[in-house]
Amino acid sequence: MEKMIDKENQRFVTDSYHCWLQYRKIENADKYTNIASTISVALQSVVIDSAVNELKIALKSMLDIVPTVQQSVEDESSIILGTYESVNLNNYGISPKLFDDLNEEGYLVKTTDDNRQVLLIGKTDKGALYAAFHFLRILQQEESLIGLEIRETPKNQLRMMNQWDNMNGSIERGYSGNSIFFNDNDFTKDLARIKDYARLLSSVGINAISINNVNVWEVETKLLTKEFLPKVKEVATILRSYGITTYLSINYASPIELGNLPTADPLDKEVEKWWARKAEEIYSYIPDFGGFVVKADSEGRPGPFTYGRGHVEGANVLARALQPFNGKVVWRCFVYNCLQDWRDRKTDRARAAYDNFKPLDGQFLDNVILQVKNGPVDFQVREPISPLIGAMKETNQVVEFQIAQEYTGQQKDVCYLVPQWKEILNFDTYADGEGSTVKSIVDGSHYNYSHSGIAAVSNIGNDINWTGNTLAQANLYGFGRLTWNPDLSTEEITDEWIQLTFGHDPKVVEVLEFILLQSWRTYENYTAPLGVGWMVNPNHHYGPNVDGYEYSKWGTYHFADCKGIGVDRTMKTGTGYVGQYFGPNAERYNSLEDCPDELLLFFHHVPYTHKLHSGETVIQHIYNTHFQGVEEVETFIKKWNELEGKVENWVFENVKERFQLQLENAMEWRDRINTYFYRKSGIADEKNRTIY
Ligand code: GCV
Repeated sequence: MEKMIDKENQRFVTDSYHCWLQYRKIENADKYTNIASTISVALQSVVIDSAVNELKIALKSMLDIVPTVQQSVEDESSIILGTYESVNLNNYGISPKLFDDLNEEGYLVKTTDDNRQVLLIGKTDKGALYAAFHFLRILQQEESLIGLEIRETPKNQLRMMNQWDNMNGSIERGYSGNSIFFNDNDFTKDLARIKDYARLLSSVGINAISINNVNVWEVETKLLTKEFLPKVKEVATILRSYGITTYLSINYASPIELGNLPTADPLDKEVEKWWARKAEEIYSYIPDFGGFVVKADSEGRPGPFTYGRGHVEGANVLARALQPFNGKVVWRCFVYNCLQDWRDRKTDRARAAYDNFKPLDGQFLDNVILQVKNGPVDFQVREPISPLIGAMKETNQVVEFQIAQEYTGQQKDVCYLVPQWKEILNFDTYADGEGSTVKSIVDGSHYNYSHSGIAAVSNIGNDINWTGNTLAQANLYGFGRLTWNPDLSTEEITDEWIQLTFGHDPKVVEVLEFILLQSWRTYENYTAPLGVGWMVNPNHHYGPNVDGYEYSKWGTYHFADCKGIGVDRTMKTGTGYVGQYFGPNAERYNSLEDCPDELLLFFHHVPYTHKLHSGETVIQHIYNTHFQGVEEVETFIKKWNELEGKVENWVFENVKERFQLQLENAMEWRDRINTYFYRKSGIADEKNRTIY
């Protein structure tokens, strides 16, 4: 998308640049005006400065008030901002006990008894910043301030964004322009955009970010050197002021490439020393540096396997180097052999993460966190939950989502992923008996992990609206809100995002709710059916190609022939993958009768005439859903068109244009999938619709 900046005034020509921080003007603002006249600040810090700044921007924009800011707490002040230690709680009849069970990012938002003042009090300054954002959400939603008393603490410790940004400015799996961090093999000069990103992330509770791609190429390897560390520091300074800790993705072969050592063997003494010195150097620039994100021994990236070592030795050498500085190693479990030959029908890529890591439980140092993709394969529209999640009681874990819509429409098609993430987080793994839900594993409570949380691949770039399709902003928003509190309902998050971004017009709310809440299912309807996955064009992964996926050298991933389709992953006749699940999940997935329809072809190879629980045959389901998917997109378009004049024109056109692409994509999927399976199976559509 063309960068639409009004150069003369340096103003963006679309409000969607500000996403959910547009701070629209409030028409009947009387109920708020008194409370917004003064801000009293109880302590000094860069994070508090960010909070004050945000309050000032927002109050000016929503209420046309420029509040007086006082660097001390004055009784008559209307907004009091500080920490529970810096504000005299007695003056407001608040017991410090209210903060006992809040962690350091927790906060209290409270109006005083006479409702003339609002207290935004964090356990630390970070909590105060989150309190400010919460307060502003209340105003944006035009809710009452009378008698407010809200206490919040984030459920997840690590709430992390992974950028897949390369230093040449491109973004791996980026669908919204180029990097906001890098261009031309260097850092960008547009630091204002990074600050605005920090504001967006912080407002939804994100507290960590790795700024470069997990595939670390030659230039990015040098991020750990004097050449770039001062610039990493500059970015980290901006992010820190919004409570966000900076991480870097590293190249496992750095000791060779940067240190001129003959090896990167993690058990080599010189390698160990090299990493220790490197850590010391990094922390001399960035004292609160978060640590390293590592993709090792996967898709051609270097790792400990080259030296006959495993993940434990590989991760622990880094962990020892970072440990004196409280740094962490985020070690990705996306490890599989992309060249493997599965014609024996026993070899199974889905098994890889569990097979590689489960036996290593308890052997990683305490500052290592394993980052596990939500599914066993790779961010398909429908996959079961990775059986590795919950399977390692003694090893810190975070779950990895992909906000970037690599396999879910690439931000041309609307696919709102919050419902999918909710399903994942609520899934009971039974790994430690009933109640071992994914959310309780990754929030650290189930096994008492010392570090854990949720990470995701970002979906932003330098497009003026950040996400290409403006509606894809909802995924970024929803991800953050869920990392803060996985118990928020999809509906709550969706409504919040709509109102913050588009205001309160009931028609706008109704249409957007309808589109967003239906969109994941619709995308699933017109793409790969019943959990089978992978029917995408090779390499770029957009659009249908039933046999085309790049690693299909040994045959297709779906085993479709004239009799049937699906991957047999059962215990007796299949790859045995189901055996990686616990208790009732293993039984349910192993059983042809009990396996949920939506995952049938992930776990079983069945004839096209197999009857689903829904009563349809597999082949008829394929035809029906593919026709239905296209009809649903047509309905989205009809409904969206009703919003002309009710949403900003730029946004209206942006989404309208994307819907046109989505419709073409859906029609192509429908025709290719239906034709393919009609020709393979020779079974006609019961409803006699045209299949090309
Ligand atoms: C960053 C998939 C993607 C790759 C990505 C990889 C990963 O294979 O297609 O682009 O690489 O996942 O998560 O490491």
